[in-house]
Amino acid sequence: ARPAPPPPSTSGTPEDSGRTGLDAASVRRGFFEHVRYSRGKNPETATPHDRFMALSLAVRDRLTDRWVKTARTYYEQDVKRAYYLSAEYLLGRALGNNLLNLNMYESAAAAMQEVGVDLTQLLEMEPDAGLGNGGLGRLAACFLDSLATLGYPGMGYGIRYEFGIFSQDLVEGHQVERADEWLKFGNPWEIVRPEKAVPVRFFGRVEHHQGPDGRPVARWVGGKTVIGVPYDTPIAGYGNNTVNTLRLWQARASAEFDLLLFNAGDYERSVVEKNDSEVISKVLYPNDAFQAGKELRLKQQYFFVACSIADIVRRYLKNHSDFRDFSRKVAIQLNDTHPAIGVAELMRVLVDEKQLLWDEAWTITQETFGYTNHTLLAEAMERWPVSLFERLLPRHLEIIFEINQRFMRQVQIRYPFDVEKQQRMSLVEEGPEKKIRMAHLAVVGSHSINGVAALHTDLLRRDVLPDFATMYPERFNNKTNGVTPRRWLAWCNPRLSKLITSRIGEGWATDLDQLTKLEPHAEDPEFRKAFREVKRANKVDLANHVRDLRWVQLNPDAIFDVQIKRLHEYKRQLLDAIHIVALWMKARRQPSSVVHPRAFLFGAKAAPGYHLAKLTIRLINGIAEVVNSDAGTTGLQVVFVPNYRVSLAERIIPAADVSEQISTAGWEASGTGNMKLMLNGALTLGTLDGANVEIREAVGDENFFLFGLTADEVIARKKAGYRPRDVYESNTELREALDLIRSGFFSPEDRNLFQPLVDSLLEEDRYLVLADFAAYMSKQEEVVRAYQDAEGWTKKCIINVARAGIFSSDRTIKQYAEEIWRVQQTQVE
Ligand code: GPQ
Repeated sequence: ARPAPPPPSTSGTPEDSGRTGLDAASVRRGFFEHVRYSRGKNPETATPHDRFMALSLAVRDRLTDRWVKTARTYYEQDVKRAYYLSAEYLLGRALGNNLLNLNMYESAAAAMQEVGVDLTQLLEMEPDAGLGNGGLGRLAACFLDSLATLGYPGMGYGIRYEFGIFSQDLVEGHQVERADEWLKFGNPWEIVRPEKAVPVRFFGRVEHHQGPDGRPVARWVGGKTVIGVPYDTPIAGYGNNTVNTLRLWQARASAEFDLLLFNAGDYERSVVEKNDSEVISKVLYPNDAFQAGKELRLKQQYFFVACSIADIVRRYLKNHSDFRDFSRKVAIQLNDTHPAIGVAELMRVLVDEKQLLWDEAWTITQETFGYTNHTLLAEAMERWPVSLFERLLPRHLEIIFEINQRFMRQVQIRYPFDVEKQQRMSLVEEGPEKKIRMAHLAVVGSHSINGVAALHTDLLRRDVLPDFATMYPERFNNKTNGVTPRRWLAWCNPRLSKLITSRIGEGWATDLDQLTKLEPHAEDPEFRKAFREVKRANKVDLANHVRDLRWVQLNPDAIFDVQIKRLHEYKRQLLDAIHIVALWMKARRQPSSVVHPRAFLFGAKAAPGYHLAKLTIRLINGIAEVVNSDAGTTGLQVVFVPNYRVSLAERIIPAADVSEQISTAGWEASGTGNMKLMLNGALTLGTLDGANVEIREAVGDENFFLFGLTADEVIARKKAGYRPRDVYESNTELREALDLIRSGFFSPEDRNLFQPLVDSLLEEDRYLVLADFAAYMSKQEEVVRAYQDAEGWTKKCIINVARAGIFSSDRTIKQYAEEIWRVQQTQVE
């Protein structure tokens, strides 16, 4: 049923060990071998978890020949490689995805069936690899899939967090966080490589000498050393032989260091300090687009960047004796500023360790790095206190000061006497506490700076980095985000995949533009009927899952209206929630106002310290309780699905009718959930923000529900002195909904609970929820009217799917590869 890529071939090659066939019989043999020799069990005593591990290991075996061969091909051809440095990878589950990409889902399912095991149940055993917060981490995961599928020599570097993003429970409607123990039962995908461990220094001091040739030489000495141990995860391409690597670093205490303390007889301190080191890779910071400024976070950043750069340099030097070709063989992409310290680290390695001249090293550094910005939010901009840098990374601070001094000189020459410009552009922010501006470090150290959607890049040039965009216009470019069609259509929506393939063939999974061939089928009533049946079946599946999770029986004939993303004020889940309250009040007063049953689904994690975000979750649950209690009369249902994550997204997205993309214009850099939902035949209800702009351009205004202020109007409205209370006074529906929330109706246990939420709207309303309320309300009415026309609605859905091709991450990755990295597709035999 799934699209079948051409079977990759391994037969007849020296690596083919002859035991890793993809047919059902071989898979079955591999499975039993691992049950016995990896799990140490008989088939009768194997637990479901043993079976999951055994099958995963059998699949990993089938990746391994290709993995080894890919590495050797890259090495032998001495290809240029693209290295993606990211603090986050939100991979989700791997087993199903690997079965799909190796084209062995059917044979694995058959093999399991023969031995009485239900493959779909095995797949559910796998914990999500949740090493990311949201869009930024998931984008990194989609990029890895596209790099491998397109056959690019690409590699990801990051941190092997022992605990990924917390798991979310709901207790009396409140979010409660639990540790994500994803490694508790072992991870079948990774291979540890202790022989490639890297020492990383922290603290200490810098000694300055004169070199033999009279040059000043700096030596960073003392301090403490932590060891980075790499764990490799194979990243398989779809339908080819490429298997790239994701290398994640785990922090280990250095034995050397322990020994010193042991010899001094200070056992206790040595154990405590071992802890200090190993805590570095302990946990992912759960903030999305927010800098908390914690010392441990800077340690994490330097830790994985130092390990990765040492690894990259070591690999380069395997077949090069000097650094002349470095930037011809190495491209490093900074996923936001989290790894921006890499600019100073590469300089340190080249100048201090490899004795290059500053100017040579600087040219190499700039030619090597590219920087991607993912947000315009001021609270997300990383600025580290100089005092912290001085203590933790004293040599890097010196290097940053040196970079800044030389850069400031350039600014002075270009713009003499403009002192304010110098202050604005400096890497050092003056003030009561001096800070290093990591975005400025990333910009001056890179040859390419990109935003993640056209509007975002425009605003980046115009509002966030205008001085840099004027000084270095050639460095700025846009790379609109994308999503992998393998996980986000072929895998998560087999019914729709099969229907699409039945009409246009299977090429779409690696060439998503082929979806345009669906467009004529929008006029075919048979196809539309089949399309509706797919959506309806997906909704039934989701309703069953939601029933098991939340004991609410969703009506599969309702309009499934979904808002799934991290909880943030700027994403405006509150706008959605207040609108539901208003709808419900209206439905109670005037039952005829409900023209179609509607189910509102939310999924969202709030950062544990983000009070207003957590209150919003509690509010949605309060509304759900009330609304669901009389769903029989109003036709309205509300569900907050707990623990939203990649594997849950895979269930919700195929079942969505309406995609809520309602951020305040100018604040959502791109969005990628918007693309996944479009690709699965949901219609967008959205503002002109991020990639919504491009989605609307692609599908046409008649296939998109647009509302709200534009980014420029948002700015103008604020400038004119926005008074949310005036909006409240003048809109009865809005006022009554807010009053009801404020009164404690949705929080009987604490009637004041939601006052801070409502007050934040009435007093400031930074994200113009009230300003956009009326427009949102009436656009929602239009959505329902449109849905009433089933044939018309289905046509719109089909056109959305048919025009989703440009939102493939394959397109995005080709653009990065050709325009920024200059890496070549490399075939693995
Ligand atoms: N994004 Cl800065 C995150 O998910 N986390 C972050 O810390 C930052 C950005 C998102 C951004 O909000 C979305 O609009 C993008 O689509 C996504 O990054 C990928 O670019």
